[in-house]
Amino acid sequence: MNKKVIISGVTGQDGSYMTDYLLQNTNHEIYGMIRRTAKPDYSNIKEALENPRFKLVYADLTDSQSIENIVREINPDYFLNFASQSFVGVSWQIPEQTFDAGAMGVLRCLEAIRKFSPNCRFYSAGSSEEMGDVVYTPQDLNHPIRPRSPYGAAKAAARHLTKVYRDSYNLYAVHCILYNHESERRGEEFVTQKIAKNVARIAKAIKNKETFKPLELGNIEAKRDWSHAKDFIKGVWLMMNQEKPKEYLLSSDETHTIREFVEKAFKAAGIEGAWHGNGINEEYSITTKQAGELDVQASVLMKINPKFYRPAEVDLLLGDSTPAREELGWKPEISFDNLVKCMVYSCLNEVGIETEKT
Ligand code: G4F
Repeated sequence: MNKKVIISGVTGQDGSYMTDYLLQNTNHEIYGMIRRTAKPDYSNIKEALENPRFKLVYADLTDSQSIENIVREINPDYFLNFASQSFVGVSWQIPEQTFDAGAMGVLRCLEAIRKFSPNCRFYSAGSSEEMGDVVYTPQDLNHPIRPRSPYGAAKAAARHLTKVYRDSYNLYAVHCILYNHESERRGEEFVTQKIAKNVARIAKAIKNKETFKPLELGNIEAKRDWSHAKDFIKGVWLMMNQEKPKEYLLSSDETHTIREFVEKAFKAAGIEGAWHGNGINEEYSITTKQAGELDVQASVLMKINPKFYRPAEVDLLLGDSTPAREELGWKPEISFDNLVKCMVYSCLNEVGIETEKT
């Protein structure tokens, strides 16, 4: 009999890539968990919706009854929880909702599995935001939990709860620390996609000899350990299929500033920039040489807007994923340079600018 997999957050980046991966590489039946929303966006699961092994089910992490119902009715072999309020920046504005979905939501899943489907393997999506105010680099799973945002605190609680349920009830329940992972399916509120979309907007304006407004960002000195989400999905599936449950950390083991992402993104679109000024007055402008050649109608490509600073920042994320590489045989395949190119090219194609293939 085909195995059954519940995937929450199925319309988002990770849930949709996991769905595609399992439909392509297994015979499992996938139950994509969705919440009712006024304007559902199924763009990431367009192909999955055509597949008879894929079904949508309504449930909500903030509604324990709905979670219990689907676990009781489906009796899944796996429950992969990718749902949460995942935007760190807004977690200060909606802390309760962030904590409810991110921590209590995990507890509701664990309780439903304990009561109705104790052989179901549960995955809780953890985050490098749990490392927070880091005390050593690169960070590994022994790094203390020092979150800096309501989002990070919710993920830290989810990690403890998953361990408690694993130890108390002998569940195959794992909470994996995922460092930043991006893709063409990334939401526009996250810095990488915000940069990619704005680079494409500016490239189109330059091509059409129109004026443009600069991209506006907050803290460009923060360092992140970025990978492509497709690479992480494979790692998650490996850790869900071991003899015994064990937690892992997935990362590229490289770190880059937001500043570097900006430079590489404009470069991928053929735009050469240079930095001027300091602090909140710093700007990235098109080089005088290229401005002359292209006859551009504006010069500032990016400027700082303090409105995008956070009340507390995680300054430096750099993971050490050695155990995942050695024990699971996992390794990321898409480099940082290619990640930037994939995202920028996809946005350029959307605005009608042709690119080479990545
Ligand atoms: O892209 P971000 O919003 O991602 P962040 O906060 O690192 O969180 C992401 O990664 C976590 C794993 O570490 C996930 F758990 C989480 O769900 C999410 O996927 O911001 C990245 C950095 C931050 O330092 C932020 O301050 O970019 C800086 N930044 C500077 N200007 C900005 C902006 N971030 C956003 N979103 N928008 C800006 O204008």
